[in-house]
Amino acid sequence: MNIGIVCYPTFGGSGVLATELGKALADKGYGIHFITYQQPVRLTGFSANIFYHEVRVPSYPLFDFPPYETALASTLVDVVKNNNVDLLHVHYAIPHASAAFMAKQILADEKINVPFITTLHGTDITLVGRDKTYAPVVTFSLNKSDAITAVSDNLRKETLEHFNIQKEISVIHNFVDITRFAVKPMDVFKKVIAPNGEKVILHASNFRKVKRIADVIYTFNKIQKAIPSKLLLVGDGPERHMAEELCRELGIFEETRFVGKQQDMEDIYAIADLFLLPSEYESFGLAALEAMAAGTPVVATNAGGIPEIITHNKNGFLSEIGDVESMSQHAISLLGNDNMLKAFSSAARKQAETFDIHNIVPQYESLYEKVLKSNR
Ligand code: GMT
Repeated sequence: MNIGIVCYPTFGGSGVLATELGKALADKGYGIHFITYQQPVRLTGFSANIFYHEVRVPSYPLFDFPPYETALASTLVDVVKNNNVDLLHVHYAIPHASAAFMAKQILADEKINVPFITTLHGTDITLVGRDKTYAPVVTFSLNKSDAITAVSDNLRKETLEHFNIQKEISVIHNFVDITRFAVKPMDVFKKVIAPNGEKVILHASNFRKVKRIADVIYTFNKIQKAIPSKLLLVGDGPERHMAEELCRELGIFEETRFVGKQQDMEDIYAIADLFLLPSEYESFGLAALEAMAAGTPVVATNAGGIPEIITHNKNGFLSEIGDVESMSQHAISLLGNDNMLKAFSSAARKQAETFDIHNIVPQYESLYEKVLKSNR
């Protein structure tokens, strides 16, 4: 089977998930065609079954806003026709679902039938998609999708609550390749970040408002007063500057390290003692799952789909959004008790195993079969 995958190629969770899915499917023998405006960041290495098609958006003096959606739809038509693509799987509704619908209609005129599946990831529903500017197109293109999936029960519920969706939405959770995140000793690297044996607290995200980066800093500020620790911040985005300023203001800049966007997240999770995720909303929280796969317990908010991965007081802790006091107390109790930290670490890893690639990817494969069967 040949599958066209459309995603954002950046460090966002939807792009990471889509790329990991494509790589896993290629390993199983599917022909995978990534169609996007840039090589996806996690699409490294060579695979005979993976193809990458760049969407070119020619500029013209008339265009203040180059029409990406039109360029994407045309590229989809071209890729489907020239590569015998059987189905399209688009990640993040905007504008991928409507571009796929347009491509499907164009191809239907030429007697080519190509179904498309839309996977909802989060802000495409909870933030951007809900904006009146986009909502009618999002609703229409979801209803025109041949199948819809959401990455958590919570996101499914949010979608049904805020959009008039006539189709079934299947939940297929995010996944992780547990073997890649095997707990491994990284003593030399850890010493660079924490030279005196301090605990390493990690946060990784795209530094958007929804991540509540200030809460990461305030929580860490309280932790480091009780437990010798360092804060490692991975990623970049609109809140990064504010975060650096806040660290200086609080006098903890020397205890923090901003390392920007990173590729080898496995190595970074491996040196962390604790992961902080104080988000306003997470449809799922892929970064938390990857941390847990590396045996790093997570202190997070109980927002969105996070409670679908973290069980409070067993493999991590959950607090109300903005409750910095509670998050820091949970972190201090965990970091100050080595036995508890060990127990939480193995419970976190065990929980991550339930979201292993081998359990989740077959759910997408069954859906592909089902959609193709009902389109024959
Ligand atoms: O909004 C983001 O942080 C990025 C976003 C994306 O779509 O790129 O991530 C979302 O998708 C991930 C993969 O499915 C989920 O694990 C994240 O929880 C989700 N982010 C939010 O809902 C805020």
